[in-house]
Amino acid sequence: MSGRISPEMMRQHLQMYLVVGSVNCLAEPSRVVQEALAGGTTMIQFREKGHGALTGVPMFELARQLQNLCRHAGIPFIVNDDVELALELDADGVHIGQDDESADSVRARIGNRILGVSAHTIEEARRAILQGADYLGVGPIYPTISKDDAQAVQGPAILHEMRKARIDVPIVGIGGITIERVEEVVGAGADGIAVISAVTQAERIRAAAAELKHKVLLSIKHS
Ligand code: TZP
Ligand code: MG
Repeated sequence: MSGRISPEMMRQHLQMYLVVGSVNCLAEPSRVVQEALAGGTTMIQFREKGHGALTGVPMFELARQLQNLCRHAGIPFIVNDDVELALELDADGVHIGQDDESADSVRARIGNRILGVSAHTIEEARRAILQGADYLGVGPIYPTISKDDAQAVQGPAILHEMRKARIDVPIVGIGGITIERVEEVVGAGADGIAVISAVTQAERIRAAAAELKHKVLLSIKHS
């Protein structure tokens, strides 16, 4: 890619953003990702965290496998936290939280790759943008079962507040998002949804991803 990703492109990739690691999967992670891609997932974040998470070579091999699936599907593959891994794989981007290396330092290391930053307040959002974020991850919007150290639940109001404060960069809502909540999240100002359990714990993964994406697209049209 030449130059930074455009906000328009970024918004499209945020529509149905699957965050996934082996810990989240009931079935084989590559199978889960294949199904999610077949359902129209627009971007994937490799987040190998939590109890029983892979490390070392098995972690690297899984990352490479999922990256290859994303390549075939033509969607970006983003690595959570681990800048080294992202560079080694030549991933499409990195997502960092507020407790990780600072956004400007990550930006300097990853060049024009996609940079996502988690932001919980308007101040964090403004700083992330100044430091080179391409998109913001905002949440947890609702209670989540997928992150042990999640911050306080924000509700969709935080999205409204950020938009009211003229934060107009691409934003994805995250945390406890289910099909019933998509309209509220997008209506509050998000460009899309980032989910773990709504897809990985679904009985029919492909259908779950497809239905979530469909609902996002409908909600964007109406908001
Ligand atoms: N960051 C904030 S909430 C969350 C992350 C990684 C977990 C989202 O998972 P789920 O299952 O969609 O609530
Ligand atoms: Mg992090």
